[in-house]
Amino acid sequence: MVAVVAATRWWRMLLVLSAAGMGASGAPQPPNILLLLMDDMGWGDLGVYGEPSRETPNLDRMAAEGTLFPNFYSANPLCSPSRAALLTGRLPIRNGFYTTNAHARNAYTPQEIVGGIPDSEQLLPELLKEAGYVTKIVGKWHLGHRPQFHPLKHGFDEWFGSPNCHFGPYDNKARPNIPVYRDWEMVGRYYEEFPINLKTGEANLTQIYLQEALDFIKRQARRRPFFLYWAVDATHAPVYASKPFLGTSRRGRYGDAVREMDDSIGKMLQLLQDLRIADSTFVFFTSDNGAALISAPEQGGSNGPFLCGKQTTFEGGMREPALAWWPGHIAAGQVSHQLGSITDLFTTSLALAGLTPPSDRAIDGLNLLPALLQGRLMDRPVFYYRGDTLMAATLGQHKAHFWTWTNSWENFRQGMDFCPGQNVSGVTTHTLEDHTKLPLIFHLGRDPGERFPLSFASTEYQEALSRIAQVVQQHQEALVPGQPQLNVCNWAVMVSGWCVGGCPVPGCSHPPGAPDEPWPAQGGGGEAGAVPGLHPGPGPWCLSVQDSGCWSQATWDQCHTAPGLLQVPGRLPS
Ligand SMILES: [Ca+2]
Repeated sequence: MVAVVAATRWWRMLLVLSAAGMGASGAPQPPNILLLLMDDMGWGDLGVYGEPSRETPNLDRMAAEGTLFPNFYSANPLCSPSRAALLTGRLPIRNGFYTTNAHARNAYTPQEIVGGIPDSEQLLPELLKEAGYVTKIVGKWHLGHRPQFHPLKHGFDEWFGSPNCHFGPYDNKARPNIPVYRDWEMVGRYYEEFPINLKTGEANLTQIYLQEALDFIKRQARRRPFFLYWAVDATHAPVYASKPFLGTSRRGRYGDAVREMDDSIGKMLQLLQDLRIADSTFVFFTSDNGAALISAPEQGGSNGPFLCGKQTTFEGGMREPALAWWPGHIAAGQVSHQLGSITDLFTTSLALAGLTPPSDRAIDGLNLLPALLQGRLMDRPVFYYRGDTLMAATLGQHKAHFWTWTNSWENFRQGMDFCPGQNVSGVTTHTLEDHTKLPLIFHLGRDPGERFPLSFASTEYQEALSRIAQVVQQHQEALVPGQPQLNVCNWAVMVSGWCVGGCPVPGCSHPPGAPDEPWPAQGGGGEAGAVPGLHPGPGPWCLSVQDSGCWSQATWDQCHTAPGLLQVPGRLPS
């Protein structure tokens, strides 16, 4: 399905109003689009959102010069599904970035999984290219690492970054370190050519990612419109910062990382102004999920007044800082109470490019331009999923929880706490509690911390339930779930015997902290037949084979002579 170029009335009006919308040939040009996606940064981490240390002057200025969205949400409390939602405009349950093999299980793309973004999904950069955009991703992709999932096969012209999180370091013989790519070429690995010092927290990666962005912007400034997706990960544990920022925050190492982000974004916005393309560049800042309180306080951020953090479907897990900036178009110093979603960045970007979203599939994202340019408020629900389970929904100021769960008692007792210091009786439960017949409902305006459920007998409860139930019913009746890509712990979709992370693989010794979910049934998604034998392009580009149950190392020859593999340069693991 090819997106149809459709210049809407407001867009024509914008072009008339804006000389900056004219290209060198005099033809109208849509604006550049710069999406700044933080990793595990919380709602409460910015000065403008109330962080007491006030260490984000550039982001605070961006807010003062643009629009702040206090009610903006990710589509999942974890990295991969949230990013898939941003780039497809669709909830993870639709685009395949979810699991079916355990109730309400969160999942992402560790280097051992073979799932990824399906070819059938249409990604934002693919569509923007139809309108003449040059597209680049800098940083973390996280939509699968097998060759068919490479970002350059999904609409990006350029990539500098990594398919996965910067976890590690790993033992090269048993498990390779995560690779770093420039376009098709592996240029090194985290902890090797791209060092991260876990002891000091020093890494130069944000500076490298900043330079990539600045170079791209300079290169593209006078050419076609560009789409730059800056998906950096210094605020994801293990957090890191470069030497000039280490030790400079009042908030510890996490704060150092935030300060470096803030400084980098300040440099990017300044460059746009120096190049006189600020008024022809739409910039949006947000984060992929809530702060990881399990890593706090030294390695995790703040979710402000909200309950719990990453991994949960409480507000702290999914409500995000969000800022829009487009001088000359978006009025300065505005606050929009529009309920926003990371999926809206897909639809809004298409609208900026004069494109309409694909019509052959359900799109969850809204076009936020009426909210940004005309101050309009659009009624829309926010859905909170874990895996294939709809945990909660918000409509207006009311949020209904159909299920509550943080994590299992077993994990909790082992020290894995997604809600440190925030036990709310009957709400932050360690058993999966079914409230589908009588949801817990909170008024997020009066009670942003989800501490005081409305009385079931109250008129407010009955009215809110009636409205939300109707929207949820419509959503569920029309829902066509995608093929699940992230069935972590399913032998059919995992590379080799995945001991890390606690899947109960017979014959593997797994670490403390193994989850207590039952071993899932076989099948149910992914690509059957992927194991056993040489895996066609696993992990960081063909460096492992299914062997005797745990990770083992393919030889370089095996790797490169297997048919259909992506040939990548790079040195052999020692
Ligand atoms: Ca994240």
